[in-house]
Amino acid sequence: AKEKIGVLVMAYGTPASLDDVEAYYTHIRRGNPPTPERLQELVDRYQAIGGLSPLLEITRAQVDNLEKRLNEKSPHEFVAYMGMKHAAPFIEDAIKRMAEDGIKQAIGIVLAPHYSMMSVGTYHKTAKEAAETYGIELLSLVKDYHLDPDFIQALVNRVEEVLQRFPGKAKEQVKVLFTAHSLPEKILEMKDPYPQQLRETAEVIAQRVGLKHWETGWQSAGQTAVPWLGPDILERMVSLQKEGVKQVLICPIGFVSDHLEVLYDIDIECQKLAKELEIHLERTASLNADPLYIECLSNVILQELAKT
Ligand code: FEC
Repeated sequence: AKEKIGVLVMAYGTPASLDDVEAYYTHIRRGNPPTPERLQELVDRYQAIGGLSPLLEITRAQVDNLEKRLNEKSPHEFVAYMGMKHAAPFIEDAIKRMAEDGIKQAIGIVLAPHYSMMSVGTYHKTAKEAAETYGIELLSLVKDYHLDPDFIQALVNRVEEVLQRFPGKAKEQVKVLFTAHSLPEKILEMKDPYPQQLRETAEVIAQRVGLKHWETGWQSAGQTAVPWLGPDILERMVSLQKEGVKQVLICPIGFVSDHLEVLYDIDIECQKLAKELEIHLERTASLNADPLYIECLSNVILQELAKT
C-alpha cells in the first residue's frame, strides 16, 4: 500500500458556541482572561453577525475539498486534517489524530496567504512542537503563497465582479483598499515580510485589473498597550472623505474566509461609518471554498513536496 501523507491544514479557529467565547478569547490572549466588559463586547460582535461565525464550516469545506483535489492530482495518498490556532480541533489535536491514524509524515499549510512571524510563524511553532511530541515527521511547512497565480486570479475575478456595482467608470473612480489584519508595529523592526507581501499581492491585482486608485490598509487591530500598524481603515475612511473620495472598495486580501473580521469589522462597523460619511462602500466576496483557491492550495503543497 502507498504510504499516506498527512496534510495539516491550519486556520484561526472560532468558538463553537457563545458559551465558548470566553475560553476562545482567553486563548487568544495567551491565557489571560478578558475583563467582563471586553468579553461582552466580543459576544455582542458575534451576535451582530448572527450568533456565530461561519468560519468553522468554511474551513471544513476548504480542508475536504483540498484533500479531494490533492488525491485527484497526485499519485500519493493524502489525508487532510484541520487544526485551529485558537479553538478545537486545535493544531495539536490534528497532529495527535494523525499519529493515531498511523500517519508518519506530514506537510503543513496555513489558510492565510502572507507570512508574518506573528501570524503564520506562530502556527508553525505550534505545529513543530506537536509533531515532535507525537512523532510525526514534518516534511515541510508552507510559508506563504501571496503571489500564487490561482490565488491572484481568484481575487482579480472578485474585484472585477464587485466593480460592476459602482456606477460609471469604476476602475478610474473607485478607491480600492487592499486590507490585511494589523499587527503590532514592532514587526517593522523585526524586518518581517508581512507588509511587503501584502503590497506585492495588491500591486499585482491592481495591475491586472487596471485600477487607477489603490492602496494597502490595516484593519481589525487588537486593543493592547503597544502600537499597531496603521492607519486603520476606519481612520482612512474619514481622511478619504476629506480628500473628496465618494466610492470605496475594500478587498481583504489578508483573509480567505467569511468570519468576524470581514462580516463585522468591514460589513457592519466600516459600512456604518461609510453611511455616515456618505461614501459608497463595497467589499469583494471572500474566497471560501472557491475551486481556484483550492487549486492554489493543492499546487503550493505539491510544489513544496517536490522540493523535499
Ligand atoms: O470568525 C471568527 O470567529 C474568527 C475571526 C478572527 C480571525 C482573525 C485573524 C487574525 N488575527 C490575527 C492576529 C491577532 C492578534 C490579536 C488578535 C485578537 C483577536 C481577537 C479576536 C480575533 N482576533 Fe485575530 N482573528 C480573529 C478574531 N488577532 C476575536 C480578540 C479581540 C480583539 O482584539 O479584537 C491580539 C492578541 C492579543 O491581545 O495580544 C495579534 C491575524 C489574523 C490573520 C491571519 C490568520 O488568519 O491567522 C494576524 C479570522
